[in-house]
Amino acid sequence: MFSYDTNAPIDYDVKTQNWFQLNTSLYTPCNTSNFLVNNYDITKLDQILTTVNQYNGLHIRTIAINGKIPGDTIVVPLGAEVILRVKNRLNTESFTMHVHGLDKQGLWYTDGVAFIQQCPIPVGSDYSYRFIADTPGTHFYHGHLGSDRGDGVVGGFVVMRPEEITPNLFGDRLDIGREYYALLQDIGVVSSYDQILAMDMMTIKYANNMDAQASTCTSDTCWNRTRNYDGSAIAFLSPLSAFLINNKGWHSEKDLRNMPSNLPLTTFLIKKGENIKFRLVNGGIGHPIMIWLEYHKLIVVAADGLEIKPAKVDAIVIFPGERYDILIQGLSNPRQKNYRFIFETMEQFNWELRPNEKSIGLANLQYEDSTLLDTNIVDFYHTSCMEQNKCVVLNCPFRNFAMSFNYICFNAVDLENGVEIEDKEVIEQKVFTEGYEEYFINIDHDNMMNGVSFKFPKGMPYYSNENENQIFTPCESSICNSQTMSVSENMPMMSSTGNCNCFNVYNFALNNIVQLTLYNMGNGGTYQNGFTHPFHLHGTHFYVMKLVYPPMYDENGILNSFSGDIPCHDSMQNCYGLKWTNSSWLNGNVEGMSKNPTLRDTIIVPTGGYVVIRFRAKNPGWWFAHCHLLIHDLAGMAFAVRVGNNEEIPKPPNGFPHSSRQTMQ
Ligand SMILES: [Cu+2]
Repeated sequence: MFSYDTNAPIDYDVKTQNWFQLNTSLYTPCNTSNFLVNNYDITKLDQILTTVNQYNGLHIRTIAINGKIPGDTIVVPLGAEVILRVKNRLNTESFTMHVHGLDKQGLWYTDGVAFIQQCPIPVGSDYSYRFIADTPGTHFYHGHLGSDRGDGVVGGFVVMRPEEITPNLFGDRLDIGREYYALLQDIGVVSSYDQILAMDMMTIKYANNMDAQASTCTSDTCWNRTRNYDGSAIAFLSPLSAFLINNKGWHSEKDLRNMPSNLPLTTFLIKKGENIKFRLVNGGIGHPIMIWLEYHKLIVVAADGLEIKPAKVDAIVIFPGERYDILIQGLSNPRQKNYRFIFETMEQFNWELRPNEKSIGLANLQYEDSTLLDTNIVDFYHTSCMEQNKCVVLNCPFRNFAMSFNYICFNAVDLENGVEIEDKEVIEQKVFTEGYEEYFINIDHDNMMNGVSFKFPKGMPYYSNENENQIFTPCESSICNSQTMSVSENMPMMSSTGNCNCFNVYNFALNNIVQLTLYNMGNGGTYQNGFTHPFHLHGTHFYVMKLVYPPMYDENGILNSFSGDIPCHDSMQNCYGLKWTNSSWLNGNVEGMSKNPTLRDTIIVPTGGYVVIRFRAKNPGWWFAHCHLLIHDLAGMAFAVRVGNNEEIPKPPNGFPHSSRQTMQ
């Protein structure tokens, strides 16, 4: 927890529900007899919870925004000009700020990607971002340098349409009683910063304060990686300490499971029969989060901020970077005071494929007009899901759950756009002959895009012109992307891969239609060591035209095949440089594409499968694309994007800070 008042940390006792101010004297032992008990003072408690965040209930190093984590949610009207003034008052770290979800049309240099779009903001400096809120809906802002967004540089950002009303099932629209913004974060036992360091140094097994010898290893003293329901890996290099829902979470699984009503959880208020909108945002760094709300259906009304045809589901999986707006219809006769949001990791197996107890987080949906008393009973096992009436889970990273589960998957690609698609040519299935570009990008590893590990330039490439080699290492794509390139499976994630650790850039001609086929197959991941990656593209939203899972899983749900649409036949094969198995699908003529695709800025690329996305490259500038799992992004699973040529790319204002060698301009 945070320091409060006299800089003494505040702690909370779950059993007695009392708050304590700790004795910070270095000369007294830190056992409970030395706690200084505050008289229970509700005004002080309010201050603790509002001006000093509760966080996960432990004392950890974080970065706060105006003293808060997450930073305050910024709400602006669509089309507003926004000035975001950032003052770096950290002791040692520079950072940048990216508003995730805004296209920033014509304003690429305000998008906040360090080294591509600006220089990092140094310690002690001030920096202003000035831009137009050009994309409606639920977004968030976060740091875009190193591990900053995992260490607390994150907050909500919402762009409201004038007189916004929310779609409902059956085509009617609803007035919303209240709406809530819920930013979710995954806090590890080891900080985001230390996870990155340890990953780079190959010491992560030991960085979790778990240096036990194998012979004495217990679940408390040794940690190993965990796997998703399909056997693919989870990209989080530490045991989960807590899910934070806005600023609150709790580190103890035992307390969460046994005494949830004693815990200071985030509580969202609702009245009987009231319609409530939640803007759910995964602002975390590694965990896909499966979200349930006891005995309530979730009506999904927007994805990545943009309206979709409402879809009714029982649970949603949200990957880091994704957002879903959901509508909750308040029960007319609630049988509980508090219904719980249950946030689950997807750690179904340990590394040896034995069953693993998932980590959870909780928040309350509280009926403020209910006279019932709260209880500690939580439906952790989703008993309303039954064999004859399975629960529907949106956005699974695999085709389906194993038969033993009472859940079935609803594919994110089956969501439909809720508004008229204006530029219909972008979504057509035909053989394009001009104004069209397509790329195949294999992302089966955890540190590369198509065999290339991204290396940041030393300065903004916009200003490099003829001095490119001084600023970045160009890629020799004929080597990196070929099927003959050999890749060591145990390669340290951030090690140099020779000429393939370089400044990887895709150039799209201004106003062309661009199709990216992102596939996740080959020896990089193999069947069981791969990941589902949330792919995020800056500077534009894209249509999700097709999303395909592998055809086969074994009876336990474990992946054992790749989609045959791309000729990557087995997990021993190096699958770079491949195109469609059926060559008549080239140039835009892909079979089975969505007729009414949703517009996203982040989409999963499932292990063993692929996704096809399309957009018109109408926002000239230097942009960035990357996996939104923090450790993958930092290990090089990223590429730069340049839309338009130098003359077409908007020039940053005169005096825009970009290099210590300003003369290069
Ligand atoms: Cu990834």
